[in-house]
Amino acid sequence: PYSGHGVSFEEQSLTDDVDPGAATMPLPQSDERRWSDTSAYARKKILQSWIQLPNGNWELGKILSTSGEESVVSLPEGKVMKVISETLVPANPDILDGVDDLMQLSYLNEPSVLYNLNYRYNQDMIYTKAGPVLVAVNPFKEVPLYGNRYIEAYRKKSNDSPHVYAIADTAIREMIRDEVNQSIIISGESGAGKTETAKIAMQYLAALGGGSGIEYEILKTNPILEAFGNAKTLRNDNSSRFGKLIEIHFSESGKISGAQVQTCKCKQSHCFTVVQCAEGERSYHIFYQLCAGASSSLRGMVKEAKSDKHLQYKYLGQSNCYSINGVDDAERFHAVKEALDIVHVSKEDQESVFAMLAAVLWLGNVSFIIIDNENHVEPVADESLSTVAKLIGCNINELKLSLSKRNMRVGKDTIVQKLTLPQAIDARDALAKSIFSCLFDWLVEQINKSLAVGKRRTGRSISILDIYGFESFDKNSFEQFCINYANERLQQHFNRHLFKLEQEEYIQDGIDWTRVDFEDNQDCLSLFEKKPLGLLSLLDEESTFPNGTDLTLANKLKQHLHSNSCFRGDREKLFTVVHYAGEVTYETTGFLEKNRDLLHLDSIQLLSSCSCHLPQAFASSMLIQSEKPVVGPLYKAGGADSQRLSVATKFKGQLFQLMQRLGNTTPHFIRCIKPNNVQSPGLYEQGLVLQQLRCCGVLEVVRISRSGFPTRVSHQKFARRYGFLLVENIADKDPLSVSVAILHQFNILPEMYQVGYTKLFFRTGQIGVLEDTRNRTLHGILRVQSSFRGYQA
Ligand code: AD9
Ligand code: MG
Repeated sequence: PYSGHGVSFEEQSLTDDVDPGAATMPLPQSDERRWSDTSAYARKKILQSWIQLPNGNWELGKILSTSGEESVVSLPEGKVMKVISETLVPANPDILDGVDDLMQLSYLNEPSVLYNLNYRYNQDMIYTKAGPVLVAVNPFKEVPLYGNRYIEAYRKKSNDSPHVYAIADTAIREMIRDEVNQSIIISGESGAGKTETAKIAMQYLAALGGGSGIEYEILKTNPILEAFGNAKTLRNDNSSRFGKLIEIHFSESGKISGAQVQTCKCKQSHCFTVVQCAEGERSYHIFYQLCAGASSSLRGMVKEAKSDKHLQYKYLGQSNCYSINGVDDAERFHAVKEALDIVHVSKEDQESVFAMLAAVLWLGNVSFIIIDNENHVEPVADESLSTVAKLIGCNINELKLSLSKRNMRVGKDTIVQKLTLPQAIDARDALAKSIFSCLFDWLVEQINKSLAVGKRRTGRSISILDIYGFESFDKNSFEQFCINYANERLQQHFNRHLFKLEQEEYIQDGIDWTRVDFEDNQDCLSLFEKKPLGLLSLLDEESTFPNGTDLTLANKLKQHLHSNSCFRGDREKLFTVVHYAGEVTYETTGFLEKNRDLLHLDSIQLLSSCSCHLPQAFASSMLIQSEKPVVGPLYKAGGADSQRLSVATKFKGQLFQLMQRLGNTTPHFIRCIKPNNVQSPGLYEQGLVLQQLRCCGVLEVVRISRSGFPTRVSHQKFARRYGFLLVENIADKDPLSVSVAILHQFNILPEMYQVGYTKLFFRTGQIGVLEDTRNRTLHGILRVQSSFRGYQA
């Protein structure tokens, strides 16, 4: 029984009169059987079966005999084992090895799915359909599946194996056919291949919708955004530290007319990387690219053009990792410059961009000396300080002041507070982070100006969403908290489309339907979003208390949320959230500070006093941000720090904007799977893959699609589209009668469709048969017409 929103539906079987063979599996009844179908019926028939070994992996075995509760099975290397019959999971006949849609498996269970994906993966067939969802297993090597020849094959439909191209093709066709905006939503863990997949989809859209030249600009946004927004982490050499939605607009004729990029970044996680990175990881690619590729004209900024320049910069020197295997940073730098040219960032602006980057690097080298016996400090007036001043175009004394003092407003008076070493380092790093964050936003703005859609926005769009994946580390902080919350939202979108809406529609339209269970993550989402007693609200509330600490926050969460089934308070500053993808334990250390995101008015003042135009632009955008209408609790900083939205609230706002954009689109989902944790080709770890398949609900999707009716068309639309194929006269018939007549004339089997109150529902593939007939007939008519014209001539 389904318990998603407190409604329960009677299970009705719609397959009673159908052969319970391949096409219609008995639906699972209880949780234990969710992943395997070992009904008595199935057990009687199977010869081959999956046996789980002590290490958790599944092995294929032949059933030699069954007596009572036990079966004797033989395993590949001649081993014979006695196992409890109940634990056997039926395997599919060999003929189904490597089917390209999991829907085709006779036995749908975890080991069969794992095996099927593995079978394909071994032959570089990294894409597999899971009903409506495309599963992509990261090959970690170049696979010969891309490029013009393949694009052409998918365009002409001469290749129908699962592919990102096929998804993009469907999106274009549905956009044109249904006149509805489309979206391609890509999800998966860090390093699973989302960003690559997004690029592959863009490649296809650009190839099919190209012509105006703007498609070239769109593709060039990738190297730019990756340079400034991606970094090497232990999990992925090219890890995105921001989420991205690119909306590609098409004119009525199906040509690309423009695009818009929207980013969603947890400022903390985005900018943290600038001032600190862990052993073996790197900061943003662009810093290393700049160091490696700066030409002589940039030399003044990035010191002498020596190959080990990054060693001079403290921000880059802390992780002992400067290069990435197989990546030439100098070469990439030139590619980025070229891309900037293409999206119309002028040479002067480019120089300013690089100057800002250099300023960030030099800021990291600014050091401090103690100036009095109260441990107050001021920056050392050395080359670092003067270079920063020169690069951003400010007075060196003002820079010095802003890094050693802080103006506080008390009532109407302003008092000046001197900084201690940790405070000064904070102020310095905050300035560096602000400059980089503003620079990133500024670049996105330039890109959007360049790709701006013309005033006439009559066409439709396809959006591609590539957002950072679910993260669970040994230690999880505010950054993971935000990222995982975003993934929870995205999962909800997935669930809504593939389970909730789908089933609700069946029921609303009164068709025979057996409810399918799915992992609803609504409870976890509510844990985050509920007001006033949800994680985000409580966090914001505690952030407004001047005396709030990491520990008081942890206690507050535990006090109010202890009874929530998705929450667990652990010792001291730890708490655990039961995410859809698994449990994650967070440590509240730094949560409040990161969430407050104090805006130092001194920094704004400094930047606005600069003679260069970029810092000035940054200062005003920071001011605008702080003046935005305020929703939700505020951090009321003592003193001159301005009031702003909390980081979490802002992040939630960005996320909602993204989701809103996706709201009115027809979604196409791609699930990226990471087959191993070492970024290595050919290595397929069953356990790891299984965990990812489980948490994203791939099996449920297949199950629901197989028993469901994924295609639906209103009676009117159906009658309009296919009515002309009818041999009988339909002039005065209503759409429903016409529709039924069409179904009869084309002998669509009764189990392949259902007639609802307002719509017709079809099983997968059925509408394709009708479409083919329609196309053939239309072609025939055209041929007749043109030969008729030829005859006349
Ligand atoms: V993160 O959440 O941004 O850390 P992604 O985006 O999911 O992550 P990404 O697309 O960056 O992962 O892929 C990681 C690496 O896998 C790439 O750098 C490639 O080396 C590799 N990869 C992914 N997909 C493909 C592919 N289709 N063909 C070849 C691939 N290599
Ligand atoms: Mg990525």
